[in-house]
Amino acid sequence: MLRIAVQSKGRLYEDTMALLQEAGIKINSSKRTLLAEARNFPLEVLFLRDDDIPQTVASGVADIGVVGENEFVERNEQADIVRRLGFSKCRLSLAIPKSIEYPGVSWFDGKTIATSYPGILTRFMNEQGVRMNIHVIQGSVEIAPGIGLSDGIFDIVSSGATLISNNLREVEVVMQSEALLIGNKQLDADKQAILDQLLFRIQAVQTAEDKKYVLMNAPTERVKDIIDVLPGIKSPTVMPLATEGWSSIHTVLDEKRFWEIIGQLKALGAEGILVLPIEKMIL
Ligand code: PRT
Ligand code: ZN
Repeated sequence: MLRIAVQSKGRLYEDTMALLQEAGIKINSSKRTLLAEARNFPLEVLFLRDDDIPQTVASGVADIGVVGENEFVERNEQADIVRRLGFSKCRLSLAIPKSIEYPGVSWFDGKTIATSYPGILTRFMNEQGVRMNIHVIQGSVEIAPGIGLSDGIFDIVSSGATLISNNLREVEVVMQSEALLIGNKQLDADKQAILDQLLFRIQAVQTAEDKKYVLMNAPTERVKDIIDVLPGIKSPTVMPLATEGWSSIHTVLDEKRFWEIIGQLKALGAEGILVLPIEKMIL
């Protein structure tokens, strides 16, 4: 049995549970308890506050966990990054009142900065050779300058809307963050084998993301030209249609690439183009 620590509620919860579900793991989360066991995979889920996840994994109370990179780096616990998960993307930035002119990071010399991330901020300012004071607060960091608690803030930014509504301006991006799957450094062979199975499934889900299964019909004489513009992962499948002189072409494409080449495909005579989602993909 492998134990995974997952945020009990908050920004990481839904994407983490969705990832497990897409990996085919069914968890009885109807009545959410502290510990829930999967019905069809040797995994149990321990629901925690995200702040506690790095330490829980480092100590071995949980074997693996999903946590924001910002939280993992700040806590500085001994655990491995097993996989970058690509969701809950955000950045940790310095921001100051928007009316103030900003000449560069030396502006912060002697200033007070409000943050929930004193460790990351201290390391950054030491590297920059800037001496400042830190005012640690948990939550609502963005109101600190407005009420005279600090000169600037160091906080998570996603869309930037929170900064704007508090008359703040982002002046330095210190780190990028995304959800990480972290793991205990001393997993025994049984647990490692379960983790490997889980990673295999996660890989299949991640590979399928942004990929589309594309089908189209085209005059057989144009098939070669069409294949030349298709950047599929493997050679496409070509099948004759019942109508003489026409073929059906099937391939897998990055959605981004699809929009780039759709015009070319139509110009080459492709029609009846169907684009279908792919749930899982094993290369
Ligand atoms: O209760 P618990 O301690 O478990 O949760 P929490 O409140 O500490 O964390 P939570 O659920 O808010 O966030 C969990 C993780 O999501 C964070 O550690 C980040 O890794 C990631 N994440 C991604 C974010 C955001 N985007 C985000 N926008 N975490 C917080 N925010 C906040 C930010 O603090 C600011 O107040 O949203 C506001 C900024 O958003 P924008 O879009 O206005 O810029
Ligand atoms: Zn938290």
